[in-house]
Amino acid sequence: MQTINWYPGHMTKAKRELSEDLKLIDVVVEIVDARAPLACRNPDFEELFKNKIRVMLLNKCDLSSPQANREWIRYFQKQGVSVMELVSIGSGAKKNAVSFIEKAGEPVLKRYREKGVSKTLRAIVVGIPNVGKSTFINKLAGMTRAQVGDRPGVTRGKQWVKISPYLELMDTPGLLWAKLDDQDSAKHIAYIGSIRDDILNVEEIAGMLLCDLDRICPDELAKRYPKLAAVEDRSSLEAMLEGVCRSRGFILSGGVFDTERAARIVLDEFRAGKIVKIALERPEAENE
Ligand SMILES: Nc1nc2c(ncn2[C@@H]2O[C@H](COP(=O)(O)OP(=O)(O)OP(=O)(O)O)[C@@H](O)[C@H]2O)c(=O)[nH]1
Ligand SMILES: [Mg+2]
Repeated sequence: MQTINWYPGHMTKAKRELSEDLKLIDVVVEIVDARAPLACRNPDFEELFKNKIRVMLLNKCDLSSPQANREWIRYFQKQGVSVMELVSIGSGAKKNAVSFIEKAGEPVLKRYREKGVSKTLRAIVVGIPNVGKSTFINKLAGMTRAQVGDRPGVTRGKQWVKISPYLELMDTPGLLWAKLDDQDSAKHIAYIGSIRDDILNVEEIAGMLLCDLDRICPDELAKRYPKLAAVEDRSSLEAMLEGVCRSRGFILSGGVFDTERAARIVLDEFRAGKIVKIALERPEAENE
């Protein structure tokens, strides 16, 4: 597989600015994708936010399985992480998340109250690209304040959004760490759409996704692309993509398989939860 190494200039700048803004920030809200929570964690955050109150939101829980969501919540809670399940596009998101963040910030608010000052809690929303940071902020604001999109790198600069007289959130651009040296994690964040497809080999990524799903959830995969059943070499990325071409009739004149089209469809359908709602990572595997 090609080495995925992506650290565009705007991320370097965003990271520098982030350290400068830290003085203003009371709470750090880290958003991860429920399908690959470990791959989403940015190791830089440990050092960057070491003196801050931190919470985690397990977002896009609607695209994973309830069982896996529960396991992840338990896993992070065991590590002392304050964590909550979330569906940013869902209707219940606002009320729960606001009280979750306010509760986390209570020690700060209390300190100010004791001095007779009523303070607005300021929280920064961080996470790798495309995990739903801006969608979350818009949901809490009750309107579109931050630009969103179904691709990474939508938010380019920081932006403060007022949620209530007592809470302000700062949207930030998605940050990926300098080198994605764990290739399993790199694969997972490519699958969930956190790395721009135009710098990836989409056929390779989609082929690997098919092979991985074939191991994790063969029945759901075969249901979506029935002609995959006839593929003999199930570790061949090309043969698997051809199985998708057969299932969807993506065959060009001369009988050539349009594997690029198949690859884009597979990635789109997986990211939208149309193939299966499943976690790519499970906590048990971490304990082994
Ligand atoms: N199914 C589902 N989709 C979601 C959820 N939250 C966000 N999305 C979708 O995920 C995509 C990315 O959302 P954004 O809010 O732009 O993500 P971001 O983290 O701000 O991305 P960058 O600005 O690129 O770092 C959009 O298509 C959202 O509609 C969720 O809970 N469930
Ligand atoms: Mg954004």
